[in-house]
Amino acid sequence: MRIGFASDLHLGFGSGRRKGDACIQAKRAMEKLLSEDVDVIVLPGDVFDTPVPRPEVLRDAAYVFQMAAKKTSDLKLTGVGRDSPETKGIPIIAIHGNHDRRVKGDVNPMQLMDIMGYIVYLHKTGVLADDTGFFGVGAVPESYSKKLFRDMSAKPFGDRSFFLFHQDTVPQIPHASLKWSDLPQGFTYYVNGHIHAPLLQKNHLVVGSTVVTQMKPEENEKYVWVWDQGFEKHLIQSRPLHYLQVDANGRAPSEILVEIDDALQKVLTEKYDETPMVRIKVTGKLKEGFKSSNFIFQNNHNLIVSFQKQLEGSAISEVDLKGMNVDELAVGVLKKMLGERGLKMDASKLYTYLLNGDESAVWKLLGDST
Ligand SMILES: [Mn+2]
Repeated sequence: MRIGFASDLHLGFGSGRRKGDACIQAKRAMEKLLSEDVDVIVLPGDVFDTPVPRPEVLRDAAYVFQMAAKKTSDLKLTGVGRDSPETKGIPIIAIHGNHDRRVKGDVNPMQLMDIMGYIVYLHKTGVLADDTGFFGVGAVPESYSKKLFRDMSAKPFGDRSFFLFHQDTVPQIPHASLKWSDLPQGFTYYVNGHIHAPLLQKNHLVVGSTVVTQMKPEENEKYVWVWDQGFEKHLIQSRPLHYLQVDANGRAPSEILVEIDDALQKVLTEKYDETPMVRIKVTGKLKEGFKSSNFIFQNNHNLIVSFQKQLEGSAISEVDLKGMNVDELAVGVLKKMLGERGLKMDASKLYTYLLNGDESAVWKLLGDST
């Protein structure tokens, strides 16, 4: 049995020149897995970038799934805690992520794709494929994850078993509440989506995303994975990503802009098939007499640039933060926005729920206000 893994396709992500990136990357991921002759494909969450995708995005998803459906396969799946699905071609087993999650009772796009026969959707349910068990739990608010997994009576089944989930976990997210030891015990492998940089440690796999979303340096290379008695990763083509860290080092903005321009020119001399992305981050201290607001960057090159400045003695630190409570400030802004929209609700409650990631409480509050 060869099992393919790809995660966080984020179909629908991106605008401007990156509008088609998520779909292109999803196709590349699917192509790679199919060329590796996998028997089954696993997508551990965030297949969609939003819980209610536009029809164009659903079409993209259908196209990607059809690539697997058109292949021939005799593999029959047996439902565990769900009905046994009728599958077409190479089966795709999927869970929802935090991006394609909806509140209880509403249909998420993964459920829709399951009904249409494109994927096999798991949430606190499983499926047996030959001798291999898959148990999936879609994303839940991070504040609930530890309790949910600890209380869950998920038992492994099959000769080998994969536990699929989509949460923040230590060590990659140091402040996460969930540790690997909190997960239901006894599964042969644990496969997480959510975290966009891939990682394999013993029997724990973080698949990583197929598309660059945050332009972080660790997102530089994109992979899919194939399990065949062990995990191996396969690089997929991706738009080049460069990371440019610039220290202001007491210079005037014009001098720093020359350095940035030189670096961008250098990127342009390299060979590439797709317009590269460059993330620029300027830190440090400007020359005496210059403020952060004096530093204006304009992208004049045929490059996709994300620009960020975090200069000492600028913006946030120029404001006197003494005596200013960030929570109060946020509640004030929320209150104003709610008022403008004619929504009568407790802004501080809403803020607390949002902060805790308590989506169902947010929806309930919104429901009560209309
Ligand atoms: Mn994601």
